[in-house]
Amino acid sequence: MIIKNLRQILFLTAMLFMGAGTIARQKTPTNENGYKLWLRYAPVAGKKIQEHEETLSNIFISSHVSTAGVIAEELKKGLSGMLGITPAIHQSKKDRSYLRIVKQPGSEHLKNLGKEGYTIKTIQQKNNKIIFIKSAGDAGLVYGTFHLLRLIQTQQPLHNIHITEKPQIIFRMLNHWDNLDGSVERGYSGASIFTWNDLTKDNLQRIKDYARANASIGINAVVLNNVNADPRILRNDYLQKIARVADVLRPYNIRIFLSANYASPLPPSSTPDVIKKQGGIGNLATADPLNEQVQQWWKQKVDEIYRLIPDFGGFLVKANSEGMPGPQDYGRSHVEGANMLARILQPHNGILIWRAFVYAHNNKEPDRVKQSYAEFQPLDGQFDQNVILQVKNGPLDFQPLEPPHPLFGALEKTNLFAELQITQEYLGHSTYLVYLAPMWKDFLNFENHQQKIAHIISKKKTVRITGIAGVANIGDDENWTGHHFAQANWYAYGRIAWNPDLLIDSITNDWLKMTFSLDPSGNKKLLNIMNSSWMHFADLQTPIGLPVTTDPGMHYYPALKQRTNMYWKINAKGIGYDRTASGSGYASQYDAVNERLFNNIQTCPEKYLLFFHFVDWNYRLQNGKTLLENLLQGFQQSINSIDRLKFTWHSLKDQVDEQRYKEVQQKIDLQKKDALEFKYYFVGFLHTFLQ
Ligand code: GCW
Repeated sequence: MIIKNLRQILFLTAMLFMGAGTIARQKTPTNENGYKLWLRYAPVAGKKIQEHEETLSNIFISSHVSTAGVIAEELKKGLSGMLGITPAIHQSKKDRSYLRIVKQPGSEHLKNLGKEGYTIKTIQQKNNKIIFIKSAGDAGLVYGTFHLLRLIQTQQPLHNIHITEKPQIIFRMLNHWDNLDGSVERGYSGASIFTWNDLTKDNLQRIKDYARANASIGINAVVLNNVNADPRILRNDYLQKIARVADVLRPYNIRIFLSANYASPLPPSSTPDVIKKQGGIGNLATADPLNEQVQQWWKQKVDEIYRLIPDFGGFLVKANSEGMPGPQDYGRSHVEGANMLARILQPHNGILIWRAFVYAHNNKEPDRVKQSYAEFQPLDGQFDQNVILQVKNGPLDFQPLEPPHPLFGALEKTNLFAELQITQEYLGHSTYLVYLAPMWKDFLNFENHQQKIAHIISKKKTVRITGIAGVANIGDDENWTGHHFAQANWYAYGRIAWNPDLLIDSITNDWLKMTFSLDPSGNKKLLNIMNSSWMHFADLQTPIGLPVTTDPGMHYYPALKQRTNMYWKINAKGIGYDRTASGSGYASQYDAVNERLFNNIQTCPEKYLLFFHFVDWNYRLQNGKTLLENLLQGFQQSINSIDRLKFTWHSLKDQVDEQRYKEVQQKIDLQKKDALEFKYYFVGFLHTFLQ
């Protein structure tokens, strides 16, 4: 091994003291605030890695790689942090060990992987070891680089790598619900990182770090503003600032999208506090999609956007839902409304994402979960090719637990994006440790019309565009997500979006290894706790499938009384909502297999029982206990799981730096307190019906 410089000597000496061959951990880990996320690049030691130091010390990046700058920067950061080496970056090949980053647009094999796909391979040439990262595109080389860094971070052997990767989904998006004033709707981690009134160097640096984190997990598209869209985002002054952000994101292969307010062509509202929902930024008397002046207005606006941001992705629109304007205000349909914008975006390769989350005030159907399918299923085949329908995972609204939306599998000719929520609106905000990957996997594994949702959104042959969107949990808190463990949800979302078939444990293990420097048994304990956290949370706040148990404003505190009748019924006989053939009939929106399954109380999965059925208190579940007994047992298990979390976290005290240890500990204490209150309130509420 050639020792390169003083810095490396110091690094190696430090390693010796820490004990090579194991995870490098200092006696008292230095404080960390979580800002670096899973890209901490903490020192790693061990023979396996040291063997490759020479290879990693010399890096060749082929010319004409537009992303060469960010690749080199990341490798320097990563390798100096983990191995104490400062690699030399070369533009020409020499007959030595090298890490070679090569773009080969002509290679048939690489072309099949697309511009984002890549291969990583180790080759032994005489005495030299060479690691190749190859791709047909600049983006694939960025992803390949992050993958190699991950292998080092997680201490994988490098001597015989043979990796071929290609994303399964085309658009892997984050949706920010960020407002122009810096607030974040349903955000629990500070203000927006998109500081439109103050795009200073520091703020742009933060946006760059955000881009690095996203690129490391494969996210390639972001909607910067809230779907409850303030029309001013499309004003020229904002667009110019957005163009600056686009310049920061571009090298990381991230395209910008914007939420557009459908009433944008109207004049500004005279009452600015309601500007979101009334008025626009134009001067027209209407926003009717069939009006020529309206179409002209949008065309000019779109041309202006593409002049500033040539790779702009397109619009996301929430129309005629929860008071937002839309084509129905002018007697036009969703199809007319969406296709008008899509045709204007189409010449620029833009796409139009139309949300299927519709809760219209004029809806006459008392069971609100039926509305989305009822409005959109009949429209299958009528949307233009660059229109995408974005459908929330469940029919109700990002509940801790609800059945998958019946539109998945029911649309043959319509592009479909799944919308997941990473921010924990109904899942304990950034106070509860709830790991969402198991919930998303449960959703993706569901089958409707003989197709797994994971495949409907990734492999469907009849549509051209596939995608997934996650409502971001990112803010300007030091640690980005409020709770250190909420970072895992951002991380897991990206990895699942890249490959929805990936196993959760491998994602979680990677995240744990990169985020903390624990011994293997510590990792294992946390992995088990994280994996079961979703179900334990559901046992408390959506027990046996009873949705919407929290207050109507914050969606955090227990407020059962206010939620009865609208979302479920309760009386001395039982509890739940009858959505079977004898009730609202919602179950019939699924394919025949699921319809039968859900309609029958004996076969309905118990986790959805109270969502589909009104159930007698004395009804016995599969474990032989009554419904009431099961509810109470679930509450207790939920509380016990927080005690276990507290105990486990305490047992890892010496392995975690003090700052993160304490911050997580404080969250756990608050979680316990709030969960206990929730339980007492819930039990008390049930008792009022059981006297
Ligand atoms: O769940 C509801 C949220 C709203 C949100 C809406 C939506 C952005 O409570 O805050 O608005 O869903 O998804 O449009």
